[in-house]
Amino acid sequence: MDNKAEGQCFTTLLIDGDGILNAQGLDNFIKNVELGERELSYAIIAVMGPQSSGKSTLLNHLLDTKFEQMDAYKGRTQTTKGIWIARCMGIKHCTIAMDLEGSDGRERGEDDTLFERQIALFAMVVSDIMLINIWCHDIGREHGANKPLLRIVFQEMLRIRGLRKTTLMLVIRDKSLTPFRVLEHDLMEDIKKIWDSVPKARANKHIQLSECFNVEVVALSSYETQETEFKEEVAKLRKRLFQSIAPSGLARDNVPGSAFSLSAKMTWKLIKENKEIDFPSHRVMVATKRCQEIADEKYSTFAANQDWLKLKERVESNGFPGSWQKLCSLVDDCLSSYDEEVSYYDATIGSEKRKKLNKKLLKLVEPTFKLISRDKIRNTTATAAEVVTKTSALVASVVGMAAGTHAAAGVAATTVGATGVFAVTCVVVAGVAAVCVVAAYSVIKMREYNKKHA
Ligand SMILES: Nc1nc2c(ncn2[C@@H]2O[C@H](COP(=O)(O)OP(=O)(O)O)[C@@H](O)[C@H]2O)c(=O)[nH]1
Ligand SMILES: [Mg+2]
Repeated sequence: MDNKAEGQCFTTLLIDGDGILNAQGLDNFIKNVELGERELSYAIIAVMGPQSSGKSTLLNHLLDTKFEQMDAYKGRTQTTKGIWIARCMGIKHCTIAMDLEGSDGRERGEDDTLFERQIALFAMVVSDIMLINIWCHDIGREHGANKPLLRIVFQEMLRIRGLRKTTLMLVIRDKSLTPFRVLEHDLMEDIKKIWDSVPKARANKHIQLSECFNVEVVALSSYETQETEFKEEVAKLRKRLFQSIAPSGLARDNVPGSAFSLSAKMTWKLIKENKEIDFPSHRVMVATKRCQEIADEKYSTFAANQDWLKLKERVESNGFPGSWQKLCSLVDDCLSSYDEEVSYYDATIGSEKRKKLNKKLLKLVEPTFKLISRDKIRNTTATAAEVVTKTSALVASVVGMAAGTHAAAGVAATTVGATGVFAVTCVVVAGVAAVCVVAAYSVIKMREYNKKHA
């Protein structure tokens, strides 16, 4: 699709009809919508439902997206394949819409529910709100088009361990003249029956629907026959949704935006391999991988940092005395920038990776650090030697003069000579002490630094 023409929704195919995740497309999408900078401040709304039940039409009106809609004049064949994503327009809070392939599509055959299950499970793991289209005339019917889909959603939900509660918004399409209260009641009865009929493992035997989902119901007029009413109702629903996803509205327990791509890829891989999704351990895995990635990025950025490279080069070429402070502040800046980026992840994992990063950085800067220390010692030795030589010469000449004067005066020249030797020794000892102090200071500095970042 032409993104320029559609006002920067950046509509992207996330998972194609064959179940292949478009990794490059997802990364580009994340870059374009700047999801990485949003951290926890974003929301994902997915839509599911029978094929050609107006899912794309609903998203386009509700969230100002530009998903492909079926042309009413060409017949009801499946349009959306796999999963498409797009940024919602006209909402300040970063919101991403997810358009899912319709259920009960004739093209996949009656018995092929595997892909439907997989995308339903994926949507449940990554989204905050799931809109499910329900044809009004299906409510209360034993074989309604949405029933198999709801069964799938419930079954898959029960397979996820430790998943947060998801909002399930049931959208009644083509509402009849029956009052909303009655429709809602009948639909909730249907839903409960489906929930009760889903086989549950012993551990989940008594789990209630309300423990897994916040179920909400809304009814819309037909877009085809009552377009004005449809648009008015959609505008109200839009307000309601936006209020619920305003920064404080969602009890977010999702991965930070900068890890969304990684999390989505890992989730889809697990689903394709039919492995169990354990949400808490999934979060730990994402945090571990992401913190490592951040640490690697920070290390590479430091290694290529011009300030560091210049300092190193000047110190190595011996012409520059170098500065511990400068070196330490460069390393500190690198670690602070790491801290900032991992602040949304598990603290234990963040600090574990920080220790390793610090160790690697120290290994990198240690030779330069030692050179700075060596130069300091060398400079101090040279200064101390100069002071010793000059002072000794001064003492010797003073002693010489004093001996001459005292000899003339008849005082023992040996006493004066001994005082002179003592003075020279003191100067030499002071010089050696100065060198030792600088050497000890270098060692203490290095230790201090290690301790501070341990
Ligand atoms: N009866 C009815 N048809 C609708 C409604 N909304 C959209 N449609 C039509 O249903 C067809 C499929 O729409 P689309 O949004 O592509 O459905 P999707 O396959 O579920 O995404 C199109 O011809 C739409 O004009 C609605 O509220 N009621
Ligand atoms: Mg569609």
